[in-house]
Amino acid sequence: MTAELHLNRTTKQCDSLRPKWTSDEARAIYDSPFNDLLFRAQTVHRQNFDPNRVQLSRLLSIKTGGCPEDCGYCSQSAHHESGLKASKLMEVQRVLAEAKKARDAGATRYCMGAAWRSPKARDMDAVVAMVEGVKALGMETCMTLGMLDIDQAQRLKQAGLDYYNHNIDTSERYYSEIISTRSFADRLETLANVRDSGIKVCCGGIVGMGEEASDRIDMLVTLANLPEHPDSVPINMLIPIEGTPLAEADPIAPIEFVRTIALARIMMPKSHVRLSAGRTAMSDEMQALCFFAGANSIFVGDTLLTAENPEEDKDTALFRRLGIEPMEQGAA
Ligand code: SAM
Ligand code: DTB
Ligand code: SF4
Repeated sequence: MTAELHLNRTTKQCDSLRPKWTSDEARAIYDSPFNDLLFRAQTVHRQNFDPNRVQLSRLLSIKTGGCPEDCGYCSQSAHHESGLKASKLMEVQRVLAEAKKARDAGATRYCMGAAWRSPKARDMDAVVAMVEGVKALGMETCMTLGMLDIDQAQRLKQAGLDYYNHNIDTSERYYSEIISTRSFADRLETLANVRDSGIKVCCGGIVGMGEEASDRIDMLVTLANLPEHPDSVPINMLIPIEGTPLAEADPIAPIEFVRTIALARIMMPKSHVRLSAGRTAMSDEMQALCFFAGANSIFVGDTLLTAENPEEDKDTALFRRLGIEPMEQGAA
């Protein structure tokens, strides 16, 4: 065991003294009168963050489509007919050229995503070179490559990877309705490998997949009861993709979405809660309520991995109207 790994395990033991949340406690907060919920969330937010700053991340799909997993929401699964063209892993120099453009446009964190179940041994040299290259440009690095074993996680940590995104997506109860090619326990195992290697964890989920409110609540309870709170908690609103099993899912009511953000903020006071996929379908007013409820991170740029995101000038205008400023690197 490396010294760093030992230190992490020790820190985790201290953290285990934190009281665990029950579903009933979380439900009582989620169901409280909306004004009480928002007031509490905003109070917690102000105790831990500058309420008028939002962290900006930029995404790049370094390997698109043809994924062997069957996630019911995803355009990139080979199991669905979404019409997306699969591509090979991008060349390192192309990734770095894109990252440089993002940095010059003001991004402080660069997130690279691959449509893999897990990285193959033959891919590791290239992803390591991407992490090293993006670090050298002065940005924080994040990757999402599917499942990782401990050796892969440690190799990425050594390369300088700051964050790893790996979502639990929904409650343990609802998980098998959405994905059959891997289990909720598989997800938790990768999260443990990432945490033990010393990489910061980015972990959240998707709402609006036909789940019950109790599934949204239990998803957040699982996250809040991890040995350490994830550094970032992305809350995605389903982008319905034609050709996927969830193409016709009923959209979530905006107030329910805001309640989910507020509960995440209250249960994980120091985490960055990211208002992730689905912003193109949200009004300015809904996004403003999400920021008030404690969301303090977004993806910028007109494409997420394969789906649309608001244009840069739309976000600039929204930030100006709300008096929000981008968060500096390191503060995030
Ligand atoms: N293949 C890797 C994995 O699944 O961990 C990384 C990429 S995956 C596309 C990253 C996350 O994007 C998923 O876990 C899911 O939460 C989110 N996502 C994917 N498709 C989405 C959609 N149509 N709407 C909302 N969120 C989506
Ligand atoms: C996350 O939770 N959301 C981002 C990021 N992690 C990698 C991805 C959203 C993907 C939205 C659908 C798409 O672009 O294909
Ligand atoms: Fe593959 Fe990730 Fe999409 Fe699932 S969410 S199909 S693992 S790219």
